[in-house]
Amino acid sequence: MGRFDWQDPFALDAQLTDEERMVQGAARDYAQGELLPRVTSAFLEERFDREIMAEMGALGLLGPTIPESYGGAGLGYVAYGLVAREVERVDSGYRSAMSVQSSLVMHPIFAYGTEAQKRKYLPRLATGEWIGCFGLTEPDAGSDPGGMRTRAEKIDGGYRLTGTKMWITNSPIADVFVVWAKSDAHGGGIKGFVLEKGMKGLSAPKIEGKLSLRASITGEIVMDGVEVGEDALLPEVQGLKGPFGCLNRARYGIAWGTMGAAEACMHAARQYTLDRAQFGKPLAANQLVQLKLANMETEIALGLQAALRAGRLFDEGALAPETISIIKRNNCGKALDIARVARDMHGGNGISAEFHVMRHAINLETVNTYEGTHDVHGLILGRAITGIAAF
Ligand code: TGC
Ligand code: FAD
Repeated sequence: MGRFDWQDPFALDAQLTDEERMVQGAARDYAQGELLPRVTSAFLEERFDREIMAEMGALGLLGPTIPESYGGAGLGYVAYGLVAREVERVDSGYRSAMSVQSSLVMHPIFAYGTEAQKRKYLPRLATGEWIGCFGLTEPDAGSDPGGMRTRAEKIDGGYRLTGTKMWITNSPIADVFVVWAKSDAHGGGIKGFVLEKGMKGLSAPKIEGKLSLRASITGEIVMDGVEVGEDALLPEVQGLKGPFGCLNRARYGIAWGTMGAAEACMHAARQYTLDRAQFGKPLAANQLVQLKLANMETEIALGLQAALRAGRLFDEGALAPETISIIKRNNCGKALDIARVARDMHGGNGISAEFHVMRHAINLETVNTYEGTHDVHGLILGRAITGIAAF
């Protein structure tokens, strides 16, 4: 029989390639060495340090699955997931900035863009010199992005874009804006456009006062008749499958990332309850406490193993979007539950920023909502199971 390792009960590490282990190690060293020391002040001050993107770029963490010829690292999706796990072990906001850049900005330019767009944008997004954002959600179109109001009107030599995007990660500091609009010239179909900071009529006001994901910057994208040339259009896709093709990748990464946050909370709760004594014995000597840890251990082990299986299917080109809905929904929901219980197990200290668990719990409220809410992914699965769309 094998020996039980509570930190890796299904020997996940042994299922990785040498290259994947190396990438994971580099991401962990960076996250623990460079991100963890600054996250508490960033969260409390509601601050995103822009240089983080350049640091991630230097390590090859931005667009890791993009081919090297465009500045990416040419890695597979398991490696991408492992990076998300390590970064979100520190903070969901840092993983957010990274997944938007990689999956929601670099991917659409790579998959739907022209050769000129790829050459212009991808290398500078890969180094973090340029920061990107992705505008799909609008004030009146969140779970139902097909209800978007943003319009691209045909003008001589290009398009005029008008509309507002809401809740957009990175937008106030973005250089590159991938936005989705209904285009008159394409029968009202949804098309992607790449806008650049400084264009006339384009602004990205910051959303202040977030109580969650405070180390990530979020804003609007306001397009007040922004005029762009034909070269701003992403020509190779039309319809919601364009943005959804990007969301598949980000949702998959989130399934890994949330397990990193859950692991951080569980490990903290384990250590805290071993160290703290009440009623003459360590908290960890109580059955109730051990049961909570056992539940966390189980959900994390299963969630990680499911994410790894999904990553292998992704790399084989055989991962269905509905399978991504299973792991995005399950892992976000379970991570949120684990973070809340870990917060409780820390008692009063649990509400202090110093102990990290409440920050994770508050962040995971957002992660459970964005990229398709917990319930919307349930409805995607319900449709797949019954054949009836119940949205
Ligand atoms: P529906 O009729 O289902 O589909 C329309 C077209 O899209 C295709 N499609 C997909 N293609 C690829 N991958 C997927 N996952 C796809 N899902 C759908 C579909 O085949 C169809 O293609 P075609 O050729 O027939 O036109 O569309 P619907 O309007 O009924 O959609 C319903 C629903 C619920 C599935 C969808 O609207 C949904 O997923 N809503 C959630 C919205 C969402 O996830 N928004 C995310 C915004 S971005 C964000 O949150 C970033 S946060 C990042 C961070 O900071 O980390
Ligand atoms: P709604 O769609 O209004 O949903 C409200 C509630 O109703 C939810 O509980 C939902 O599950 C439920 N609901 C909706 N429809 C149904 C139904 N048919 N049946 C039952 N229940 C239903 N978007 C981007 O485009 N780019 C980004 O970079 C981005 N970053 C974000 C960063 C943050 C911090 C946040 C909070 C959001 C971000 N989003 C981004 C937006 C995010 O994707 C949306 O908030 C999310 O898709 C939900 O949309 P909504 O907020 O409009 O909620």
